[in-house]
Amino acid sequence: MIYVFGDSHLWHEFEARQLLKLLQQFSSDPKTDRIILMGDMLDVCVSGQKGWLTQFQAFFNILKHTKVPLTYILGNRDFGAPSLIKQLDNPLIECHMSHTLKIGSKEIYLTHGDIILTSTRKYKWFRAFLRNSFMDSLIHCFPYSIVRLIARYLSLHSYKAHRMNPKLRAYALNAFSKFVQKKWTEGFDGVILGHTHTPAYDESPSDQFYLNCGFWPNDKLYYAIQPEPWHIEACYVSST
Ligand SMILES: [Mn+2]
Repeated sequence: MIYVFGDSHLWHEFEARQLLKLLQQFSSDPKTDRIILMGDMLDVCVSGQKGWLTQFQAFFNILKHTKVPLTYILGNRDFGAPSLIKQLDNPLIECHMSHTLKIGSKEIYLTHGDIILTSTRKYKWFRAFLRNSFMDSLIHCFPYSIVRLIARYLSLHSYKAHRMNPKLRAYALNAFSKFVQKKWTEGFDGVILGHTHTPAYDESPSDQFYLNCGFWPNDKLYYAIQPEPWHIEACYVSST
């Protein structure tokens, strides 16, 4: 079984504990083929809030001891994650900005999704200067507090812009839907994205799929994919 999680933004304590419990369970279960994390898992931008360090450490502790392959797709809030993951020294974990994953006979395209959008000028700067693999490896030359400050400044701006402005939100969802169509046309059997905080499970007439886990603290949705025979299940975790 393959499990897909995304946008957990682990600052909501109760929901964070629920997610960590599932990750703990799946990462030590021999029946798990792979765990896919779609980015913005920890969210360095709000890491000043209560409880973040405990959740941060618990999350990395699970990754460190995972016994199953884990694909970490980097989100726009996952600054420095590649270097932190490298320090865990677990060869089962791989980190990517975008990635094509082959599952059985199917090719699945994975990316967090912020790279699809070019909505504000500030965000364009953010992408050009910070959100690239070169910067991700360089960022650990700076103290973590500085990284957090820069990330906060550039990333919260776009976050607010999208939350407050319904036009920008509609623009984003439309851009995502076009992107998915394009990837389907290119021949991918599946596309998995994050970032919009809007859950999605769509299928094309020729059985290609698009998955988005939405926003974990609200939706508490993950996907369980059974490769052969192919079956996708949307799993909702209860609030109690
Ligand atoms: Mn994001």
